[in-house]
Amino acid sequence: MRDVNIALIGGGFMGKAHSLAYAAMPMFFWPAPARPIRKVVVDATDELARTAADRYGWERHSSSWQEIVDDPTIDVVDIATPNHLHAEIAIAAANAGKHVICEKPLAPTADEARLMLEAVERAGVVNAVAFNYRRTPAVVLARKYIENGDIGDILNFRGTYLQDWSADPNSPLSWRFQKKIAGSGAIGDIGSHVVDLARYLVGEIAEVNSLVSTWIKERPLQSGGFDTLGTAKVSSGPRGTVDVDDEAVTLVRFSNGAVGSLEASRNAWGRNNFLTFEIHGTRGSLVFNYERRDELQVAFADDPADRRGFRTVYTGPATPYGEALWPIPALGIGYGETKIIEAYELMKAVETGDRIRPDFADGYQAALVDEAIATSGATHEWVKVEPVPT
Ligand code: NAI
Ligand code: SOE
Repeated sequence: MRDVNIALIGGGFMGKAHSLAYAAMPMFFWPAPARPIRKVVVDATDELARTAADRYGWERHSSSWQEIVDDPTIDVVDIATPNHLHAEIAIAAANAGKHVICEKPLAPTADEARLMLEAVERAGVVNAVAFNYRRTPAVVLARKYIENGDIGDILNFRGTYLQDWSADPNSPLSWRFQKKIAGSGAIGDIGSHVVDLARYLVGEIAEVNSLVSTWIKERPLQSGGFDTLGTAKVSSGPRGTVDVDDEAVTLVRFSNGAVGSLEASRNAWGRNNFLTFEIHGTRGSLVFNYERRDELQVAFADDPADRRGFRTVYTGPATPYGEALWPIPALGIGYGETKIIEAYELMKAVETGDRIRPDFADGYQAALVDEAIATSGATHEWVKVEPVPT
């Protein structure tokens, strides 16, 4: 089993999730396609980087990603920084011949995402975008039902990603509320996940029509770069302007003729990680809610007349990735497992050189959809989305 040396850039929330995934992946997937070695972690300061190394088990630490991206001992650069750094780091890493995995959204703008795609294509390196929710076994199972023809032709996809961590006006102006860092608000931050699921399950989105709102226009300034995701409130002191959206409500038409709606909001009190879809086909329907992620609800046209309605299928050892995970259905899939599966798929691609999905082409396509949503929100018109050759 080959060792693959990883450099992780960014030791925050995602730094923790990716570190856990590299450490745990071979415990689940054995024999592992390759053994990810936590070589070096980079953060904005030496102290942050040292803490991340100690806490998350990295051999070395650094406060300069520029010094790390062309380190000859590194095989994979993993980008888990705020969005505005993704393009610069990914392009430098690809130019240095490194395989790259980058957190979502691939970049703050579709233009930057395109440059990233061009760089990895030029370099011929493995590239992945971390839309990990499509790794949830119940989501992979939904795709299996669809590919099997069990629900017939898809008519409608209703997707939501609703959270409430920013519904309080005293949740500070973290990087996620600043266009120059994040690119957009709920659209790119969480809407991009719904777009990814819609593309994964139904197909390309051809056009969108959106209502985009910023409900809270000023927030308290915060000190420090981390986003505490609304857990630390600031009730006094200066406030700054929010220049991104809080919510986007979108009608979509897919290239294959299906229609649907996508909603993204971080101001939906009572909703925590309410990433859901309901898919209606000519022969049945599927329903998923990430807050109940061991479950897929299914209903079919040929269900007996006295048993109409949804029934629950629990993911477990017989469903996708189940053999590697836990031996009894409904023991519980967590956020960590989705990242562990992502790390497995990445190591497989690095080992074989095969294409991994979702990759930078998928990240670019999702960024084009996000940008179309923002444009439609401003113009109140239908906006077409150009298909990226994949
Ligand atoms: P965070 O605010 O928790 O952490 C960001 C980290 O990057 C901090 O440790 C910060 O100090 C570090 N950083 C900032 N500038 C840096 C620099 N120049 N060099 C090295 N490190 C630097 O942010 P979080 O939540 O971890 O988000 C990071 C990325 O992951 C974002 O793109 C976000 O959209 C994405 N994300 C994806 C999730 C998913 O479910 N796939 C979940 C959460 C975030
Ligand atoms: C905040 O909305 C956030 O951390 C997003 O950035 C992630 O992508 C999502 O998975 C969880 O919520």
